[in-house]
Amino acid sequence: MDGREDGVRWTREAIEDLFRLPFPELLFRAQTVHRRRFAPDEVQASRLLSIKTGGCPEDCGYCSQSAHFDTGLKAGRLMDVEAVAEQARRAKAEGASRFCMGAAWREPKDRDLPALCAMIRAAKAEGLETCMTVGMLSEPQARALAEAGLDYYNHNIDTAPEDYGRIVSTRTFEDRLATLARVRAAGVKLCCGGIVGMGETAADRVGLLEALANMDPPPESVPVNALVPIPGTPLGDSPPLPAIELARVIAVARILMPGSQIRLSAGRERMSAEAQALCILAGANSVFVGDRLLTTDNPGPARDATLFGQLGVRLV
Ligand code: SAM
Ligand code: DTB
Ligand code: SF4
Repeated sequence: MDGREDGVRWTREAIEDLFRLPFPELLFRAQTVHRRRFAPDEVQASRLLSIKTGGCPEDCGYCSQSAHFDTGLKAGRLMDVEAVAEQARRAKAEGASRFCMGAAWREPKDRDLPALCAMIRAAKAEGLETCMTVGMLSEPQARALAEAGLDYYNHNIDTAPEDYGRIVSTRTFEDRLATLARVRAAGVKLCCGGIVGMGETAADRVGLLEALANMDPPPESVPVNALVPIPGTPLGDSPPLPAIELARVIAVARILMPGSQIRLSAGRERMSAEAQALCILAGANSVFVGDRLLTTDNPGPARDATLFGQLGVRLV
């Protein structure tokens, strides 16, 4: 099966069957689905900026920015609007089409909203799509960001509902879903995905994709992050995920969510050109460009020019 009729849920069994397919068959199906909706020689380019770094009260076990772990990261304050505007100009000049602003907060304070809205307007004025990820939102906060012109809100579910408590204890999976519903109700597109390589089971990967694919509609943008292990965090010693396993997750995500952008997100810095190419062949059609993610390194323009040049794929 290549798709889901409207209103029909993807079952766990159907998703498990996809994961069990021989890799060549899985990639063939993912590519077939991909080509119906997207040009196979285009990859969307997003640029991240950490607008407020570190000191976060949440205890996400993967994160460099949690105040619960000693990761050596220096906490900062919310950036000035003009400094953010300058970074948006740079992102545009470097070829990004979407600008994603992230803050290490559990939730924004109402008094932060005017600055966040001004940042959105500044990035829009540069001709960029905008994305923001600043934690849980109330209904009025979601509406205010929407009115400022926000295109996407990133709020990841990270892992399967049944695995969530192993990774985060300061909020629940349901808290995540409540914010996602408020974002959607405000008319902002969802960017929602997860992380692989956190020691999750095969069943957890099925559960993560089941939860994403059965959102109605599925998120317009789905980041698949390969864990960047951060020394000092509970997951800091996690071994790297084999590239074929990552490509399998991407291929299944592509088949389950044929119209979504599937982003090969964190983790590219440690991946070979061949491993990244495999993920693109599996149906990933978006990446983060630039030499930084939020607090960790990313391949940067020179390495990406070589990779995408070799592949004959355009960053758009
Ligand atoms: N504080 C906000 C929140 O958590 O919703 C926004 C920023 S947070 C850093 C955005 C997402 O980045 C997380 O949900 C997680 O999926 C991803 N992320 C954070 N640290 C990561 C890491 N070390 N490796 C891979 N992905 C990571
Ligand atoms: C997402 O899913 N990945 C991005 C973005 N959304 C905000 C963040 C990746 C962070 C990687 C670790 C870091 O640089 O701190
Ligand atoms: Fe805070 Fe977000 Fe990091 Fe969790 S992922 S500790 S909420 S910055």
